[in-house]
Amino acid sequence: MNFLQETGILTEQSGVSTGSRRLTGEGANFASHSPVDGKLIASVASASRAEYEQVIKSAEAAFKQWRQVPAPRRGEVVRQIGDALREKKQALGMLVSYEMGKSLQEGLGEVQEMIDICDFAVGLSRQLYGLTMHSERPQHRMYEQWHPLGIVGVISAFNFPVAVWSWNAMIAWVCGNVCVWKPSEKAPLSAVACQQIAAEVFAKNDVPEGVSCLVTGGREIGAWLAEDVRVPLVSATGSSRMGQSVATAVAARFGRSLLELGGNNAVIISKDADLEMALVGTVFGAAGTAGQRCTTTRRLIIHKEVYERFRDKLKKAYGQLRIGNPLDEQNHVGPLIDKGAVEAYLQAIAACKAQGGRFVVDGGVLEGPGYESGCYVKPCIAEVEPGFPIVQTETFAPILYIMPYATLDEAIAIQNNVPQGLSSAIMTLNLREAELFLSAAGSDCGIANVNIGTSGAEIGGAFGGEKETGGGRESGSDAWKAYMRRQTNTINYGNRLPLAQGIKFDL
Ligand code: UN1
Repeated sequence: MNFLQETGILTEQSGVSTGSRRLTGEGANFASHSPVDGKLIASVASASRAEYEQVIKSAEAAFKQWRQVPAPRRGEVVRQIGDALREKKQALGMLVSYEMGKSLQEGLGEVQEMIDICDFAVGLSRQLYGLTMHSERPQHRMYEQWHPLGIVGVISAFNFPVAVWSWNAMIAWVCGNVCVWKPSEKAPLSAVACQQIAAEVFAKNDVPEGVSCLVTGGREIGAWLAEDVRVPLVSATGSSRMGQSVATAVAARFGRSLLELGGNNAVIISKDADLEMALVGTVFGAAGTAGQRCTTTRRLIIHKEVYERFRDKLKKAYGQLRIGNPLDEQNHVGPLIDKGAVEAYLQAIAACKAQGGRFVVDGGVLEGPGYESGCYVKPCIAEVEPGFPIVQTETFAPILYIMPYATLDEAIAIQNNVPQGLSSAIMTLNLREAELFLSAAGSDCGIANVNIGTSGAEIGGAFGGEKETGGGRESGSDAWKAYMRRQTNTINYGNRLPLAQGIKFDL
């Protein structure tokens, strides 16, 4: 297919490289099948331990040079990566859509997020500010500055196979770090394509090999990064279980981790909501990306006075959803990533029923022409009680749980009463409700929105969440600080050496 050639994907592909230099890939070979049609796209060779060592050595050497390049000059290279992504937007968006199954619009949207974060990082490269403080001692100056950390390990998930890497890599690079990327084994080709795009730009700018490294492979690669004392920061996106094992290993060696893990995001639909707006926001939030965003809307908490009306609107809207090949722009919902995800979806539906849930829109696996991959499922809606164990769990599939509430305090308590804390929203035109929801007594999530859904966050804000979501913040605002170390400097320009706190130490 055209987009494979345009993004440089070969049928036999090494997923191990230090930039322009590709290593053989002495580890296991694994095949990337498209969930769109079940066909093999290419097979990817993964890294052996010896190759991992080579990559880390190359990254260490590159860091010594890259950290000396002025930050605005590093920004200029990232600006060129943004331009290269603009040129390849269509091809890369199609590859993402074909490899992991999100709609073409969303695949293109993901590449747009990459372009946006490049622009953001370029500006940031001139704004890595520290503070100055007034010293308590005469003729002393105090200030702080930010230095790069070194190697940043990036572990990314299949559902945002390219954007989440770019949030980390572009910021890490302008800060002066080098990156070693371990992409999801379910979407390695999108990673290979990005690596090639970045590597070409780096080579053109005479940036040393090792600033941008790719190491495909299974779980063991994530564990190597987590345990590796040469990797001061590991940024990991994925399940809370994966994040916990990464964070534990990283903490054991006093490294830093930046975690972006599971969500169980709710929207509160007030009786004062604009129900038409609420409908668009919730249907996109729940069924978009086939329910495979960490920001997917999984729960609706609906005021009892509008509960039935809104439920019926939802039913009607779900009836209009077109499920099918995501590259066909007529379709709203593509496939799940693989048969394992279909199995998890079916198990969650069964558990929901067993726990007393009532489906108002039924789920099920689609069969027949166009659905041969076996990965297409119907977005569904169940009426539940908030405490059902299944409602407390993140299932990466389009299952929406709905429940009524009477008072806003009760709705907020339901919204907060889950282990995860990523994204949340309220639909209301009532100022008091909106402000209470955003106050310290309101949502406990990292993201809290009014009159928009839970997904589709812009890159300019800090992205991430609390509790089992892991506490990390990526992309915009001052998230860059996680990629740097702070150094406090005190300079004495006088001819005496007074001690702090007025201590006398006369010799
Ligand atoms: C994710 O699902 O891991 O807010 C990231 C959103 C996107 C990012 C989601 N900007 O839906």
